[in-house]
Amino acid sequence: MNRPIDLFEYETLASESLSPMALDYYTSGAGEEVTLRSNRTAFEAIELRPRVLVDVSHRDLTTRVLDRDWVVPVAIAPMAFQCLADPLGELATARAAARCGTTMVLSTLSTQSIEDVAIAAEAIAQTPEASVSSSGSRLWFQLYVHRDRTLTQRLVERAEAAGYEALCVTVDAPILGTRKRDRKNQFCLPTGMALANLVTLSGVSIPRAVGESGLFAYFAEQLDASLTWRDLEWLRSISSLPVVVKGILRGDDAKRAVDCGVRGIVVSNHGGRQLDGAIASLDALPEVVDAVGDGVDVLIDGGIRQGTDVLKALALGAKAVLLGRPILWGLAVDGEAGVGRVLELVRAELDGAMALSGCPSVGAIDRSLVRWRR
Ligand code: HOC
Repeated sequence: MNRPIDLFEYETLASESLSPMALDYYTSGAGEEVTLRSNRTAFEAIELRPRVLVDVSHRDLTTRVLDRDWVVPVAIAPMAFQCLADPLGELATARAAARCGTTMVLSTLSTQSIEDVAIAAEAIAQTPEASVSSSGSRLWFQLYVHRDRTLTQRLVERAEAAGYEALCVTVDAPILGTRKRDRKNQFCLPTGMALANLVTLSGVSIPRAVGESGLFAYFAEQLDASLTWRDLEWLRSISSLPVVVKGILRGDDAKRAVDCGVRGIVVSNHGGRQLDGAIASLDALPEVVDAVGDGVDVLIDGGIRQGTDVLKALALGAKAVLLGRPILWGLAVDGEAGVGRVLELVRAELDGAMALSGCPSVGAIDRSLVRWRR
């Protein structure tokens, strides 16, 4: 097989190797999938205004997020059930991330446990050949605040004990969005696959193949629709880890999050999987960036498929982007190697885009580089 040359090719190949149920789960959005599509068209609606005659013979892609050096302004978004794409699932993703020096955000709903993923990443970081490139690799833990706060606290403690460096709390899911394709498919996990962080804790065995009353119903019951800003303060009180909120789309909410002491914000509409009709992440980004000011890092996910998309997001004020579905495509096509290649493609594309737009460093990327297409 010729190696895919971009993330779009990975997407095509992945659609041939995933089961129809897994493919629908990964690709679908909520409702009529308007927001899912907007996440892409928002990038297409922006044009670049390259600078010329700048010395770009050396390019510096490094950045700092939560006071840590990152080798590239790209991290891996939290995504559930990665064993649907590859038998090793999140372990393979973590290894690739560690090899590339990329931060990975592990989902609460992972199919490999918090501890096993940390061990897998650490094992790579210890190898001599990975020692340089992996220095920027970090693990963050994505948290769903469960109704059962004891369970939530236990997850936080486990992540902290295993060496995760931040808590990325999802705030756009008081209930689950309506994903029609999953409903039709009666989405379930195959035999032997489990929510590795939850099964033992909750003492509840997850129903396997029972349609709408199965996995979705189980998880929907765990979500806490009464979650408010005060719970963010509670979260900060039970852990010394920095808190990042994921799922902000408005400046006033961003400001409120800052007032609650969060260290980072992920501008996100959950990959178009929650409120259909919600604004595209990229369109919400400038308002959020302007609202928070310095001191809090703004990240973004949703619709990023190529290096120029990363450049556009950085130009609009993001410190870094989270890459979601393309990671799953890489994982489905070629496991750990596929994820590594996806990360490398994006890095190389960003590097090229920076060269062609007169930006020798991430710090040189500013808003003057973009305009909205008329
Ligand atoms: C079956 C439970 O963030 C997603 C996840 C959460 C979904 C839980 C589904 O897929 O958007």
